[in-house]
Amino acid sequence: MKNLKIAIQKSGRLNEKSVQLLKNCGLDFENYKSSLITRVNNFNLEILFLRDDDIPGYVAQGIADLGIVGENVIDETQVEVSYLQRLGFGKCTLKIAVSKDSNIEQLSDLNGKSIATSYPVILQDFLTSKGINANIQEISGSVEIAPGLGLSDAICDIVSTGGTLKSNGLKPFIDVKNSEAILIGRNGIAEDPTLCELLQRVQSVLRAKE
Ligand code: PRT
Ligand code: ZN
Repeated sequence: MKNLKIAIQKSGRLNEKSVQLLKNCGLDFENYKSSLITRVNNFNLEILFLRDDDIPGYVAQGIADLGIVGENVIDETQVEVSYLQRLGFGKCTLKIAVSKDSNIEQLSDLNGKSIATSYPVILQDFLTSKGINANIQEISGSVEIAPGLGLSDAICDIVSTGGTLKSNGLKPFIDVKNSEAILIGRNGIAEDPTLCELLQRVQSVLRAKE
């Protein structure tokens, strides 16, 4: 039988929990060292270690059959993949935040303002749905620094504890989207017997945690 391929994050916030989940499913393999692809010794599966941003695209194109990635990244990438299972880790919220002494107080105050973000697609959808016309400044990281430098009036970024906002003189203004890690699959994978076996194991690991 052909091996399935699952793409997980190579390093970063989702790597450890993704690896742990697969190990708790009884899979025997080595975590990422230098090889970007590894075989599971006791299951028909290979693991690809990728940047999280690339995972939805690999799965949508069928290069990987499965992937574990944050919902925020799936939505931003705008590709067609199937949601197979919510995984309950990597929880965070994409929020718009403003400087702690900002005079932006209600949504309509964002009209004509500039918002720095690494999530222009999700942010634009949100603003459009609320009828707000703001100027999105796309930057790839360290977004929290933008208002203090005068680059933008607000930011839209991922928040978990809120510590980063606070230490950069910002306060949360409005929630745009909640996110958690999701097991995704390429179209047509749902009936695959190897996937069905893996999914059963994943679900029993998740149930044991409840
Ligand atoms: O290298 P690669 O591209 O794979 O990784 P990355 O650097 O793009 O992503 P990474 O590893 O930082 O995050 C992977 C995923 O974890 C994200 O896509 C989210 O789905 C999820 N996640 C959960 C988070 C956070 N919590 C989080 N707190 N992603 C990022 N953050 C950052 C946030 O950007 C901000 O700078 O942490 C900071 C805020 O944290 P608090 O606790 O101070 O609020
Ligand atoms: Zn990334």
